[in-house]
Amino acid sequence: MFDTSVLLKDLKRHVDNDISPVAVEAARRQYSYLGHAKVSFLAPPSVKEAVAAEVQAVIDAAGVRRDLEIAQTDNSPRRMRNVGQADIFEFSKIIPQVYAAEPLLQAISAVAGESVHPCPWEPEQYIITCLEKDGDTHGWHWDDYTFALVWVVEAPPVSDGGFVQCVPGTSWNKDHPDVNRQLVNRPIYSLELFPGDIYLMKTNTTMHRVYPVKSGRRKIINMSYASTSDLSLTVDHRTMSYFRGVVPEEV
Ligand SMILES: O=C(O)CCC(=O)C(=O)O
Ligand SMILES: [Fe+2]
Repeated sequence: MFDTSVLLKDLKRHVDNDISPVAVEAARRQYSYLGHAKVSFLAPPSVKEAVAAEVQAVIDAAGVRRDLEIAQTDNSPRRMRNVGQADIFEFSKIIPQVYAAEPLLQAISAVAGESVHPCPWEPEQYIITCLEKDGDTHGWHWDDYTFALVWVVEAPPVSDGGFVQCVPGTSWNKDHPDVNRQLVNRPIYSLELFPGDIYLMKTNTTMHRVYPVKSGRRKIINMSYASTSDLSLTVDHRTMSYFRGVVPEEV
């Protein structure tokens, strides 16, 4: 069992004392040029272990199988087991607290180069995804809010897929998403990830996907954050709603 207040103190101590300004600066530059950066240094091992343990427990307790194609992202597939925000909130103690922890927000903001805020629409705040069957994938898409902080809990070797690919400098026209046009117009970057890694992505202007897994399992929690300008936008939540298990009436 984890003691939440001890973990939150660990997180604050880590952000205040242990993060190297050189590492932050390198990540900030990469993020600003390429729309993504590994930021595994953002959290101490104690917090990563606690988050990973909760991800494992929550997926076992509440994971729901999805096998969909999403029209608003050019019918790209979602083949996975996932758990939406409401169930994560119900089954976990640490994740909601880590998500909203002020030191974490400050550390993400330093890499992003602008203020980062919890998503004002709760169902979008965090989601757990497990790829576990041959061909499971989170297909090409953009996210509704500007930032995603993804914590990797399990990942297969690259030879079995499950790595992230992204195309920075693209934007989502929900009526004409034209995924293939973005793929031929711009370079694709691929990102190898290991358990314990964390990456930050500018997901509203970086089209991204998880390469289909051949075998093995991949588990992550994606924490979504809003920019200051997101806070004053009216965001159309329909795409994610269906697949996050929120009924349309709640949108
Ligand atoms: O699984 C990943 O690394 C990315 C997840 C993602 O893109 C999302 O949840 O919107
Ligand atoms: Fe995404």
